[in-house]
Parts: sequence; structure tokens; C-alpha cells
Amino acid sequence: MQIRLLVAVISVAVFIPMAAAEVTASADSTQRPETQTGLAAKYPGDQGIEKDPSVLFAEGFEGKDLPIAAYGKPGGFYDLQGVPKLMYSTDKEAVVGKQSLELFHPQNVISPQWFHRSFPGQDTVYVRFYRKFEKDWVWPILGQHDTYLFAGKYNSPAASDLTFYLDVSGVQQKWHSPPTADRRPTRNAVVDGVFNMQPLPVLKASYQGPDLEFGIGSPIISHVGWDNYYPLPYNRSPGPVLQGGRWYCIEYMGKLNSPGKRDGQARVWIDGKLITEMGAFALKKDQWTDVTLMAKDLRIGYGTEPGDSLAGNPLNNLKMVFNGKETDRFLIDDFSVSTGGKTVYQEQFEGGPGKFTDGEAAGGGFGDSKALSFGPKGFGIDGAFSIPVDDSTTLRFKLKPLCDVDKVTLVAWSEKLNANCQYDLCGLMLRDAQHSDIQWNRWMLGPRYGGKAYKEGPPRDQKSWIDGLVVATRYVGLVAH
Ligand SMILES: [Ca+2]
Repeated sequence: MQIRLLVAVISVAVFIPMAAAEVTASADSTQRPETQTGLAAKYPGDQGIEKDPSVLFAEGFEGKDLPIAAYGKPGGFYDLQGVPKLMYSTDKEAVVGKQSLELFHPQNVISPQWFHRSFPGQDTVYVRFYRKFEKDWVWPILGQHDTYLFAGKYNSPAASDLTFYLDVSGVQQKWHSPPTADRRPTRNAVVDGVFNMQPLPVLKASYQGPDLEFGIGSPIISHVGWDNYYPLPYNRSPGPVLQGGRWYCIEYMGKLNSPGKRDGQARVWIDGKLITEMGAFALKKDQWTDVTLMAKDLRIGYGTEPGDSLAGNPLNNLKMVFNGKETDRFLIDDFSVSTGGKTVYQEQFEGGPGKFTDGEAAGGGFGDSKALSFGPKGFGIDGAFSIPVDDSTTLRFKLKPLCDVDKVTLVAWSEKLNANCQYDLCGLMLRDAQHSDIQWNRWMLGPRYGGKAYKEGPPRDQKSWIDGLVVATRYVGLVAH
């Protein structure tokens, strides 16, 4: 097998139903939560929704002169970066009521506007808003920080901060590969510009501060820069390529994990469809975790569209590795590859490792059977089967960690990409006992362009709109009319 681990992932889609008790919430989330009984269902047109005790704040931008009128006021929007005239309520567009907030994006102006809204700290926050971009919107090359949800002590140099960015990426970004002996495993950085201009929503996480852990087994980089962005994978379905000229309903949630537990979560829904779910992949000792990977979701290259994927590639090799000590072990059992309902390859490990390498058959398998035991260097299977990956191709296996594991990486070779495609199954350790004071307490709207790597704003004057913003401790749901 050719192992040339490279590039982390911007857009990944892997379907991971998990059976362990720790991840019950994740399993439940295959359906939109409270589809019939979300907050919005109780408040047609969002009328009165702001009075619901679950709602931290709601804004339909119906007020006159918003957000300027609320600038700097208690409970109001603030920090308009000195350019409030670039954000104003308008009656030309609306999803909720008759007005929305129009944002003007002047040509070649960086960070023309922000508004921030703080709220009492929460462990779990749901955000819903509607977003529309001009019909012929030109996406900035490096995308933009469109909105984000923030936990921590903003602007405090001693704070441990956590941010979920919902960015709209207009560019393919390449990220450093996984750890090597001389490179920290968490270090992600834009290394050059490979532009494809596909406007995809991308959920990113950025962390500042010591001792925060993102399930990657390494301290989080603590400074402002590209290398402390950690793209979260799409692990349910591919994100839509956003189009100008129509409204999108964007919903996301952040849940901090309980101290000492890997039960944090992040999810994004677009127009009611669950796109991203970063569940608590809790690889606890002595608990089975069933993992099913649908190979259509093995679009695990660095591409942001299905074309840059394993689709159509022969699936004939796989490798699974994790970070750990030499003595750390994993068991894998009940491995199968199927397509269209037909099993192509199956291995129960009762008679040994079969065609797997770098592992050995051991007891402790599923149902007191035997399983394949492997260490941190992982195992591989190469040439045991060969099928082109399509939507019906499915991998299935059972994993049993015998140690605490933060990340397991599945690797498959793509001739098309001439590179290994990888998917990281990782936990979401957003808070530990030492950081139990971290809470979600701020929501922000950009757009903000650039950063150090990019010095220009949008290539021409254009507009976008936002409406129906609700931040709540309960799932909000699509606006009910
Ligand atoms: Ca409105």
C-alpha cells in the first residue's frame, strides 16, 4: 500500500452511526431534533419567539435603524468595527416579518463589519438564521468568517477560548498532513493556494489557550493564525454548494463536553438537512463502538466537491492507524466490504488475520469470538478486494479500543488523486475539568475577510442579507409560517 498521508480535510462525509452508550445523543441525531416540536413550531412567523424561556435572543431585524440603534446598548449588538453604515435594516428582503438586515460589502474592503451579541453562558446553544447572498455574488478567494459561536473569555490573554466558525469557503485549502516525528500533529496551515472557488459552508473550530483538547491527543496551538484552525469534517452528507439569489436556513449547535467526558458535539443543518455532525466519538475502554462507513462518503481527499473523491476509484486497500504508545491496542472484528447488497469481502478473524497485515488475531472479539488486534501503527489490507467506489459501497467493522484513544484514522488510496484519502474518527474534547468555566456566550456575524494570508476584500461591491436569527438552548427549527 502506498502510504503518503497528506492533507487533512475540509469537506468530508462519513456516516457514523454509533451504538455505544456514550453516543446515544449522536445516534438520535440522525433525525432533526424536535422536527415537529421545535421552538419555531410554537411561534408561527417567529411571533413572540423571543419570549420563550429557551431563547437567549432573537432578532428579526424588524426594528428601525437596526443594528445601529442597538449599538453599544445593554443586550444590544455592539462592535460594528466602526462601519455601521454597511449594515442596515431593509424592507427589500425578508424571511421573518417584513425586514431583514442588509450587509453591504464594498469592493476590496477587508472586514467591513462585525456585530457581536453576548448572552449568559450556556453549555449547549442552538443558532438559527437565514442567509442570502446576491444573485451574482462573487465569493472571496479565501472565503469569509460568516458567523461564529464563541466560548471563553473574549480578548482575555489568559483565556482558553473556543470558536466554531461557520465559514463559506471559496477556495480549496490545503492543510498539513498528520503528525511526523518532527512536526506537531495538530499543526494545520494553509500551504498554498489551490483555488477552485466552490462556495461551500465549512464549519471550523479554532482554539486558543492551553490544555484544551480536540480529541487529537495534543495541546491546542495557542495564538492567532491559520495554524490553529481545525476543520471539522462533514460526517453526514456533503455540504451544498451555496448559490446566490436564494435564502438558506442555516442552523448549528455547539455542546461543550462534560468535564472529563468526550460528549461534546457540533452540528450544522442547511435547509433542515443535517450536514455536519461531530459527535462524541467516545472511545472508552472496554466498550464496543460499531462504526459503519459508507464508501460513498469516502470522499476523503482534500477536495471540497465529490469529484475530488474516491468515487470511481478502485477500493482495494485500507489502513487504520491511531496515535498511541506501542503497548496500546485496538481490536477490530466483523470486517466486511459490500456493494449493492452483495458482500465483496468479509473477515471474522476466527482463523487468523486473513489478508490483513500488521495485526494479529486475538481473543476478546465480538461475542467472545476472535478479533484482529493492532497497535498504533495500525493495520492494512491491500488487494484483498477491488471494487469501484460508488454510492452503494459500504465498509463495516466493529472497533474495540483497549486504551484511551483520541483519534483513529482510516486511509485509502486514490489513483485519481494520486494520494491517500483519509478520514479521522476523533473525539470532541472541548472542555475538561480545569476549564469547566468555559461556556458559549457570544454569537457573531461577519462577514470578515482575509486574515494575514489575504489582503483583499470582495472583487466588486455586493450585498447579502440575514434574517430570522434565534439563539436558544433548545433546537429552534425552520421558521413556521
Ligand atoms: Ca425580518
